[in-house]
Amino acid sequence: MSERDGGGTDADGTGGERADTGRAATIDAIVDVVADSAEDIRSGLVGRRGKSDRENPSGDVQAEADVYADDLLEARLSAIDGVAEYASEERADVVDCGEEATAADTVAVAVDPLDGSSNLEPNNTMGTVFAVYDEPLPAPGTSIVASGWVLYGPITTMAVARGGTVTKFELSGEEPTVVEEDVTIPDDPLVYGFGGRVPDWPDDFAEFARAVESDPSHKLRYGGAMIGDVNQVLTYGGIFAYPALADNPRGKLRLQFEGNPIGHLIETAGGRSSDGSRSLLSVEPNELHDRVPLHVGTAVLIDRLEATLE
Ligand code: P6P
Repeated sequence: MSERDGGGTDADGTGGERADTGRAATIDAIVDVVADSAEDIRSGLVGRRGKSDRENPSGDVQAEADVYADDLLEARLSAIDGVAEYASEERADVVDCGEEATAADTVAVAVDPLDGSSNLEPNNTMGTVFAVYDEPLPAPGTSIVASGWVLYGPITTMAVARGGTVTKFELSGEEPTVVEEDVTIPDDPLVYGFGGRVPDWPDDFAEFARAVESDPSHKLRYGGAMIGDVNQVLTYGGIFAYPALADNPRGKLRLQFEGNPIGHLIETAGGRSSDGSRSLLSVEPNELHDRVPLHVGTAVLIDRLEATLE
């Protein structure tokens, strides 16, 4: 538990409880805003499939839809009582939302507003990813108190991890509809998806990938948007990885906005995450836009990955 957690109570035992109650209400509001914004983001994709003339802090050319989704979420999330910081894959710096970021009852929200926006061109799935940290950013994944994603598929769905459990929703109606509670990842791996190009992979990851691909019980499922690929792993069991690359040992995906929330949700669902040697949640960030080699999925495959990469 971080020092900001409500677990530390005042002499009369109320301060910590008050902080916990306040933070729970803030997390409720954050989840509601992300869910309520899904339809606005989805409908706002039309006419915004082009590239802007800007790059995000990671050097990716921003789609018009990236900027639109980020501006929409920043305006709505930063206005929530108890949100002290807003950070996004699309912004260089943390946004100060006017509350004390080190207070016991405030949180920081980190989002990937439109994960997989490169899929706008082929009209494939995309998603919105969020993580709620109980300390100022950048922060390790161990300080996440809630995480989740919205998947813009044939149906708009949402997965949320908080309080040690994962819940899946459909967002097509007025109110989110719970479709599955206490979601757990299947123990037997079925699907796999690996980002990057084979020539870009280090030899040890290429060896692991060949072993997974040659197993007749596994099926390739790779859609080019992390959220779509990870949601399939959560549904069927298996592994998604965007590994270290020969020209970039930290890989492509971002720790604060992708690795940590995905690692938190998959681990909450009984799976495992790894940067190649440890849980993603244990990776100490150096700066807000750190990249991280990202591997998540069924424990047996993550164990095999780490044994191969040792
Ligand atoms: P590649 C999308 O741009 C993204 O950040 C992730 O959603 C996805 O997993 C990855 O990049 C895809 O990268 O190199 O396969 O296009």
